Amino acid sequence: MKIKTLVLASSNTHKANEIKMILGSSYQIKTQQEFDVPYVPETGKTFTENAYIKARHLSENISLPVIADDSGLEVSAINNEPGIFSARYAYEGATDGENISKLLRALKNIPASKREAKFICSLAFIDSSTIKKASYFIGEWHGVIVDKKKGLHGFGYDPIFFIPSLKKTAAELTDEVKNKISHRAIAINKLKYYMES
Ligand code: ITT
Repeated sequence: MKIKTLVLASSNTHKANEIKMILGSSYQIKTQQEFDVPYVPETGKTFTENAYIKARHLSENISLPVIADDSGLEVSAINNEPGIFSARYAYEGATDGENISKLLRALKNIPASKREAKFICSLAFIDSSTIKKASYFIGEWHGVIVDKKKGLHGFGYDPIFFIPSLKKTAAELTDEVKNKISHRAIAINKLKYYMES
């Protein structure tokens, strides 16, 4: 089988590693950094708008198919915060720990029974031949937010994102398990199906 090369419009190495694992060995994932293309500000109002902004900017600068992942966490009790601001919730350039602390402060008075949350991944794919037209693939992963961080795998909000059916946080799952069931796995598998059919 011919190996397909995709270029990922992302500066997040955790995302890149997850995407590589989900797509498997029939795909070669290169990153924006390898092409020296500067990153573009995420000025959209939705995950999908931001995914498009990132994918389009990269596709205007290279001649290979590109994908962009815009993702984040929505907690219903606090108006779906942090949403598109997930990476910069505490402040621009905040660490995962600082973002988690801010979220737990915002949820201080919310009881455990009202802490439903979901991760969303919006993926934009632009084929090199269709420059301005993107295809979109969305994945959601449902859980609840817990106060105590648990687990050392994954990244971002994984240590406080608890999956009731597995009785584990996302950070307690192995990479193999997370990459079968996560929001990103769902979106990438939809893209894979689209590219292969
Ligand atoms: P790029 O835009 O360069 O891809 P980024 O990290 O800024 O990198 P986003 O704007 O899409 O990416 O923000 C994603 C944030 O959402 C990420 O930094 C985490 O805080 C959170 N997030 C997304 N997927 C996650 C996951 O699988 N596990 C934990 N947190 C996740």
